[in-house]
Amino acid sequence: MHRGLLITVVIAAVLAGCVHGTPDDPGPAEEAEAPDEAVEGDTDNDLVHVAVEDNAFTPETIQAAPGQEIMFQNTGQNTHTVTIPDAGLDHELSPGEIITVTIHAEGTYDLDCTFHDGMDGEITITG
Ligand SMILES: [Cu+2]
Repeated sequence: MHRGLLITVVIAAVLAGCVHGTPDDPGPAEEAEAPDEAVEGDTDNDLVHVAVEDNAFTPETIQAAPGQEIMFQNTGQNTHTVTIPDAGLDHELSPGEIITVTIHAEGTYDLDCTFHDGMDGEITITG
């Protein structure tokens, strides 16, 4: 399955602390402004928030609906990665930076930080 084509990534740099002038590489995923698009389903909150800490994703187990925005914010002091191999995403997240990921295909996806052993999680996309 080519589920990597079914992901939308929005990168929003937040100027918190020291941010260097390196331009963001959007990588293989599509970079776009998120439209105000209604998400089908009965979710009360249309945004899932995940804290990227030193060194853990909180929560480690994430559940979202297809098309629902998942916002990762680096609340730590170190750079981490938001890596979802099955969705073709491998993005470095500097302290204070935010990335919003939308996965459209149902399934269970491994979440990993490639910089730190044992820093991982799991995303379940289910309607
Ligand atoms: Cu990490």
